[in-house]
Amino acid sequence: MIIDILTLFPNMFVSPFAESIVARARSRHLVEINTVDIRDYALDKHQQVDDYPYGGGAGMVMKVDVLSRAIASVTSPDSRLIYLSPQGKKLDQAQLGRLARESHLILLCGHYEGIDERIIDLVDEELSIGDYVLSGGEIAAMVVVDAVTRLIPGVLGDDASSQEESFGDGLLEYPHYTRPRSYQGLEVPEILLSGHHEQIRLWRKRLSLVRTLLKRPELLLEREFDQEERSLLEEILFNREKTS
Ligand code: 4HQ
Repeated sequence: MIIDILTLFPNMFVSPFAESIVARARSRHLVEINTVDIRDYALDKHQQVDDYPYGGGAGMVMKVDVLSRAIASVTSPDSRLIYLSPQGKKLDQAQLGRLARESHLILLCGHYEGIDERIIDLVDEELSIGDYVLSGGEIAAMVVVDAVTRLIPGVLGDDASSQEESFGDGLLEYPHYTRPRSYQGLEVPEILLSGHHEQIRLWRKRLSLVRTLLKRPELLLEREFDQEERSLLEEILFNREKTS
C-alpha cells in the first residue's frame, strides 16, 4: 500500500513513523509512506498557503489552488483521497478494514479553520477520529496510518495476533500477565500456569466477554455471538460463575 500525506507540517510525521511496527512495515516494503509539503505547491513569492475567509470571520482558510496542485501531484488511477475532519464518518475497526484493502491512500490534513469548500468536491471521503477538535488533521492522519498499517497482510506475525487483539473480533482484550509469577503478593491466575490450552482459551474468551460487558456494553449490541460465546455469556449472566 502507498500512503501519501498532504500536510503543512511534514516534520510532525517523522518520529511516529520511524518507530515500532510502522517503521518495520516500511522497511519491509509492506507500506510506503510519503509526506508532501503543501507549501511546495504555493507558487507566489511568499508561498502563501492560506487566506482570509470570504464573508469575514475568524481564522484562515487553506487555498483551493494550492491544495489542488498538491493533490494532483500524488493522484493516481487507484488513489482514494481522504480528508480528516470532524464532519467525516467516525473511524472504527470496520472502516479501517475497508481502508486496508485500498492500494493507494491520500490523506489530506487541514490546518487553521480548514480548507476551501471547493476541495471537498475532489475528496472521496471524509473521516473523523472522534468527536473533539484537533488543531489540524495531522494527528488524525497518524492514527489512520498506524491502525491501517497493522491490518496490511504480513505486518503483524503470521500467528492470529492481529485477529485476537482488541476489536479484531469486536471484544476487548483479556488480561495479560508475564513474569514474575508473584509480585508483592499479586498472583498470576492459576489457570494460565496449568498448561491446559483449551481451558486457557475459554478462560480468556470469558474474560473478554465480561470486560466488554462491564466496560463497553454498547460493543456487544453490534456483534453476533457464536454458540460457544452464547454459552459463556449465559454462564456469566445467570450462573454467577467466577469471572476473574
Ligand atoms: N480536525 N478527526 C480541524 C479534527 C479532526 C477530527 C481536522 C480539526 C481538520 C481543519 N480530524 N481541521 N476530530 O478535529 O479528524
